[in-house]
Amino acid sequence: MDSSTILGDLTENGQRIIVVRGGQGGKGNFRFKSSVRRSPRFAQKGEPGEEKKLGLSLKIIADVGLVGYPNAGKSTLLSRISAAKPKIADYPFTTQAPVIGMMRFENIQIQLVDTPAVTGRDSRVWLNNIARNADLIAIIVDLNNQPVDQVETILQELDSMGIIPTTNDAQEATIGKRQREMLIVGNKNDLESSSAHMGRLQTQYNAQFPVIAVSAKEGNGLEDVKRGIFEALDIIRVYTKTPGAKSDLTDPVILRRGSTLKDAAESVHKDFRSNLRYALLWGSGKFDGQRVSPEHVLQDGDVIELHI
Ligand SMILES: Nc1nc2c(ncn2[C@@H]2O[C@H](COP(=O)(O)OP(=O)(O)O)[C@@H](O)[C@H]2O)c(=O)[nH]1
Ligand SMILES: [Mg+2]
Repeated sequence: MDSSTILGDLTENGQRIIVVRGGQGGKGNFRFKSSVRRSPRFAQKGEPGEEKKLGLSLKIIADVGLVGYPNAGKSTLLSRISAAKPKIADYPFTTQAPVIGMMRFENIQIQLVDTPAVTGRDSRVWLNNIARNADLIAIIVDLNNQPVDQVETILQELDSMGIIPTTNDAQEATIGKRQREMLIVGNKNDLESSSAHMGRLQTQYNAQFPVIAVSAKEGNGLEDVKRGIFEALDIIRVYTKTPGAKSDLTDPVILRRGSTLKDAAESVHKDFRSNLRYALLWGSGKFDGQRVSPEHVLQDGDVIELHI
């Protein structure tokens, strides 16, 4: 078996592809019955179907950990922005193990992981794992329950596990600590005193993190959260095309923000980085189809045609 052949891409819920064909079905003796052969003693066996060993891989673009106090609304939020069905209850600690949900943002899928409650011994282990593996940590707070204190406690908890926010100042990064992108979601903004609390949260953290208000329950601000998550991940989508053809805008190449054409070429094929001569660019160039150098920095949505 050629290990690199891709048989198909399952990108939609319920989508099917045929990877092996079944054999011709057999025919029982009843099928050979006729006026002269009332009980035929023969039958035809079915033919064997195809066999293949297949590998299945989950294409994960990014991993977002949802963290927060019990009851902040993490599970409710997860259930609103992904297809996951976590348990939701108005008593704390309903989430005992992480629940994963895939969030669709425009043409990409981002994996969300709902952590068990922040406090409690076992859940600390989960939180540690989830926060370490996450590309982005979304801190979910209940706007009506001293949200600034909640954020502070969570940041301390993460810090004690060696996880600190990314800062623009490299000096601040401490040796042995891991930096993670972070984002704050103020939930339950449907409740009365939430706007005052949201104001406080913004004053405190706007300079450091994106702060987004939502009501997971009522459904306000869900699109803002999705876009906020995408933007905080610092990734861009770039589309490749071949000369004379249209680009497939459903299948982007995902790159870190700040990536150049060289990086894009490498992610298409490892040999392309050094072999890239030039590329044509639609999007962030001065004009469409502009010829650009391998050092050109790409933007989200650019379409590129690589010339090797
Ligand atoms: N008013 C209001 N209640 C919410 C909202 N989101 C969640 N809740 C309620 O808060 C409680 C805890 O929610 P849950 O998602 O289980 O919180 P978790 O412990 O952080 O996962 C449940 O009773 C939810 O119905 C919201 O946006 N507004
Ligand atoms: Mg929960």
